[in-house]
Amino acid sequence: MSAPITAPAAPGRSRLLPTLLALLVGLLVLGAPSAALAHDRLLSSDPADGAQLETSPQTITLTFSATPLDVEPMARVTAEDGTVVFEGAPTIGDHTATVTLPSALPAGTTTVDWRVVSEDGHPIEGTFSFQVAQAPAPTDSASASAEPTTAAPSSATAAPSPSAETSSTSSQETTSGMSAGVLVAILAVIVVIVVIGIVVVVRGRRRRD
Ligand SMILES: [Cu+2]
Repeated sequence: MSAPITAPAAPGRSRLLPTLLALLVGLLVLGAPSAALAHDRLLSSDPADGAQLETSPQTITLTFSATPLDVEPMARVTAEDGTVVFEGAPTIGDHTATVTLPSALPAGTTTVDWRVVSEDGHPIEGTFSFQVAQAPAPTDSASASAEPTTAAPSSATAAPSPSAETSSTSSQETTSGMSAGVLVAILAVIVVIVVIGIVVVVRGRRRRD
C-alpha cells in the first residue's frame, strides 16, 4: 500500500480521539458489572491456613465472601504421606463449603485443595494446609465407638449467647461492601461521560471559531 504520507493529519486525529474515548467508555461499561460482581474470595478457613492443631478436626469449613453456586464443588484432603482422606463435593452452606472428614487425620501436614463456582459463575480454587500434632488413637473401632461421651449435664444456667447478633452484622458488612463497589463503577462511568461531553463541546467550538 502506497498511501500518501503527506495526508492531512488533522482529520485523522479528530477521528482518533472520539474512537479512543468510545473504546474507553465501552471498556468501562463492560468492566463495571464484572468489577461490581467480582468473583468470590475465600475469606477464611477452619482450620486456618498454617494452623497447628493438637488433634484432627472433624470438619473443614471454608468461608467465602458470598455463597458459592452449588455447581460441582470439589475438595480434596490429602495427608502428609499422600493418602487422600477425602475427595468429593463439600457441602455448600451460607457463605461456606464444608467437608465432613470420614476419618481422623493422621499426624503431620494436611493439604486441602478446593474448587467452587463463584456467585458470578467463575470457578475459583485454592489450596491451604495445616498441621495435626497427635496421631489418632490406635484404630480399635470397638473401643472407639464405646468411648464415653462427656456431655455437660445441664445447660439451664448457660448465659444467652449473642451469636445471632454477630452473624447478622457480618452479612450486613458484605452487602454494603458490594453496593459500594457498584457505586464506584457507576461514578466512574458518569465521570467519563462528562469528560467526553466537555471534549466534544470544546472541539466543536474550536472548529466553528
Ligand atoms: Cu468472577
